[in-house]
Amino acid sequence: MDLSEIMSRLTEVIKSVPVHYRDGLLGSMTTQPHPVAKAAFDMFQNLNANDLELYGPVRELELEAIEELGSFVGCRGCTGYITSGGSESNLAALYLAREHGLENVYYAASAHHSIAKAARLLRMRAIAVSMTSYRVDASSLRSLCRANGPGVIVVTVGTTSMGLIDPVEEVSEVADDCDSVVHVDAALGGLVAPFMYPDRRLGFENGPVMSVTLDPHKLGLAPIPAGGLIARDEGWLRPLYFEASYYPAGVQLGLLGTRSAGPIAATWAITKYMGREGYSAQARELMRRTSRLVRGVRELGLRLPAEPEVPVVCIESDDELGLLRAMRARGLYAYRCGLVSGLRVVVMPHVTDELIDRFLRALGGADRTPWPLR
Ligand code: 0PR
Repeated sequence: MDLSEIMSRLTEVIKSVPVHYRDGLLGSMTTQPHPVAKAAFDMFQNLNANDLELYGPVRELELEAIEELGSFVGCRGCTGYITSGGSESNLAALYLAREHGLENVYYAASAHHSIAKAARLLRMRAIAVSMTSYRVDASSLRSLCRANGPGVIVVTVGTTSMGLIDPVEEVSEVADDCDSVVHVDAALGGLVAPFMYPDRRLGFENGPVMSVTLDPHKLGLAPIPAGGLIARDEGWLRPLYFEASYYPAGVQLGLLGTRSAGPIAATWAITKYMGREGYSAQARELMRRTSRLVRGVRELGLRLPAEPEVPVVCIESDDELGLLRAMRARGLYAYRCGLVSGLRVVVMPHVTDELIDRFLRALGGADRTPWPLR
């Protein structure tokens, strides 16, 4: 193929799919990366970070980036690594718990599906915890833990389907009483909740919390793929160092082999650039827009199963597929809530007031008139 044919096919494909900066992409947890993060990504993208000796200075950047992310979730001096995303971080976190002798995984139906996937891959015993108002129910957890013994308890800060926060402090008390540890999945909410609810202890301030997932490629504004696995200390992280005798360092860190340094450099650059103040301002702005959306939805007489605590809004609908298609016909790409029948909108930085209003107008219309695509 010549270059012009190659470029024209690529242009054709990019035109045929929704992209953040151009279209009404309302349901995605990813967004347009920040130019600072993009520049750092491009500089480092083709270096393999996975030799800790040859690329020692890249590992230093990585540890500084992890330190920065950790500082948002109650940690000073934590360790960890930059992963490919929340799914890898959750898999690595459950693997760590298992290697430290814990076979049970306690989680609710609201946990991201990567938790069930990880439990299955690792052949751990999955124990379903019931919910109250779509959040982990700590008293049900207590009786389950008494009956089944220690394990890793997964809580979510910013659930995928409704944007809710599990009671991390209460769950940590239960964990203490039944010799368990807690993994906090704050993939999306980790860059919102700490700033909006500074009085709550949502991370490492709780003794049993040994690991946290917090993704730079979601609200961190880093390009895909960039996830964060933060571990309390080197002792807890140790099982993720694998022997690789032919590497200059003799060991390799994490679940992957070759690992691009791009996401590391991008996360380092953007976390330093945004800092606590930048992310905190972003969180306030996104929650303001979330309130605008929630208000508009209620004014249309539609229901929400819960008041969102991070910028994820689930709008109940008996005909979620019909509504999804109706919105799509208008160039508005929402997702499904998953936990209940309805549409999910994630108020990411590219979801502006204008886009929210356009979505609300379409939602109002769709509610009254039959849609040809139903
Ligand atoms: N934990 C939580 C709480 C999540 O919401 C997600 C992703 C993950 C972990 C897994 O993260 P990775 O997708 O980075 O592995 N939730 C997004 C969602 O379900 C995933 C996603 C993102 C799906 C963008 C589609 C999409 O276009 O919306």
